[in-house]
Amino acid sequence: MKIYFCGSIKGGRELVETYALIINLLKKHGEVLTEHIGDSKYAKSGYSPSRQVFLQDSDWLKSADVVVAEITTPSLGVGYELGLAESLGKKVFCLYQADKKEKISSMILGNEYFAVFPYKNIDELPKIINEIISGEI
Ligand code: 6IA
Repeated sequence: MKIYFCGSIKGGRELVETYALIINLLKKHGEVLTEHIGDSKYAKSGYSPSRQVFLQDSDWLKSADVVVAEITTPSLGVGYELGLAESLGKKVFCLYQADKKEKISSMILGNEYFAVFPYKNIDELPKIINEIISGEI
């Protein structure tokens, strides 16, 4: 199973360790195409080869069986990927910190296409990921 994980880069890297945790959990179930999102060397500022990033990520998204996004940190790129995933008919699962709900765009929370999972603590993530993935296999 190919999994496309989305997480903020330019939107802010505060949750990079949570992204790494989610990616490690997802890797038990399939190939995570975007493992770099959990790499703390990927910084918010600095050079980004935008055209290559766009073309590569769009290709990966098209090839993915499932899309999982951590949406607590608002990110234009993640929002775009979610809209693209919907238009491609991909299964999409969104995770966010429950106490940050007011930061989450209504365009995501209000769209029933997306399966949305709030979590109070990162300890809940293994169970949520298992739930998501067991429905996919
Ligand atoms: O607007 P954002 O940068 O926060 O968007 C983040 C989302 O867009 C992620 O889910 C990624 O899939 C995608 N994305 C944005 N920038 C990159 C990127 N930059 N590499 C891969 N995916 C990206 C390269 C930066 C690196 C050379 C330091």
